[in-house]
Amino acid sequence: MSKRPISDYNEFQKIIGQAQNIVALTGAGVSAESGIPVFRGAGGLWRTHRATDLATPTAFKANPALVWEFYHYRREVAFSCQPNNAHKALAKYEKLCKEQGRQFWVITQNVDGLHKRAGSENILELHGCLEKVICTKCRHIDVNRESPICEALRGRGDPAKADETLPIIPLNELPKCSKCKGLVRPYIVWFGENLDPDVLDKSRDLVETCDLCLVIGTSSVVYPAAMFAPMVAERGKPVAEFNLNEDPFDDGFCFHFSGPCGTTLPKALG
Ligand code: BJW
Ligand code: ZN
Repeated sequence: MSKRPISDYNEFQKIIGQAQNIVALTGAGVSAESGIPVFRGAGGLWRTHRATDLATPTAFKANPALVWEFYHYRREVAFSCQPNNAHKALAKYEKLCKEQGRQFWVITQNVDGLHKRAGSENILELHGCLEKVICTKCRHIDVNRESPICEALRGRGDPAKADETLPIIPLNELPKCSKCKGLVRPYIVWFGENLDPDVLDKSRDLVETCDLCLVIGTSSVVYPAAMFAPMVAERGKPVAEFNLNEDPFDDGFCFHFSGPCGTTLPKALG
């Protein structure tokens, strides 16, 4: 029978101090204190749409203008937000590990780029990133941080200023490929789409070899990311969860620190 996870910072610090290969799996909760809404629960709506309903290839096929408005808004928010104390604590701990010859990786489900901007270097972005686009025709990938990404999207997408009477943006005015002028879409892994195999393989390797896993600000409902921390616990290695929720996701985890991770994580990582 497994014990309930504990919330003992001293005990956690003993474990992390000895760990040689550490993986931190992050989700939307890590960026919540930067002002980026989470997906599920309060904040998970964009206008009247559930964010998770717009993050699908079917939604893009049916209404590319609507999905682009959503992602244009998300890009503008992410580009204007700053990394918070949780992102910074992870970046600082990675640096410490490098100095001590230990390995520290962030595997993130987030697409906001805030880990990188906080100074983390060992990052795997499981679900893509907002600053890239991919052509629907020739598959060319571009980094594009233009604001707005195209003229037709200027001033669109902000739910606070939603004007539902505005005409739908015509297809030929949506963002285009720099190579073939085809329609581009956000470089984001949507539901039902495969993750980048290189990113997935590297993530699995890390999950299968780490001796400590931190799981931070994720509801752990989206696969394959949702199985990573349980895989570590199955191997008998410690997992430490940091979440606003009081209740641990899995009783097989060793530690559970409830509260905003902008506070709990810096305290735990010292
Ligand atoms: C705080 C906090 C604070 C708040 N401090 N904490 C069975 C097995 C395998 C796969 C499947 C399966 N059944 C279905 C599937 C397919 C599907 C899936 O998993 N569906 C589930 C919903 C069941 N998976 C896929 O389609 C994936 N592809 C795939 O598996 O390919 C093969 C395949 C295809 C089809 C069938 C079977 C196999 C692709 C998944 C792509 C996910 N994409 C999204 C959108 C794109 C990103 C974007 O636009 O930004 O990624 S969905 C959305 O959810 C987003 C997130 O990255 C992801 C995870 O959400 P996250 O990060 O956990 O956020 P929330 O909001 O859910 O939770 C926030 C948490 O933070 C909460 O717990 C709060 O309490 C906490 N919190 N503030 C600490 N301050
Ligand atoms: Zn193209």
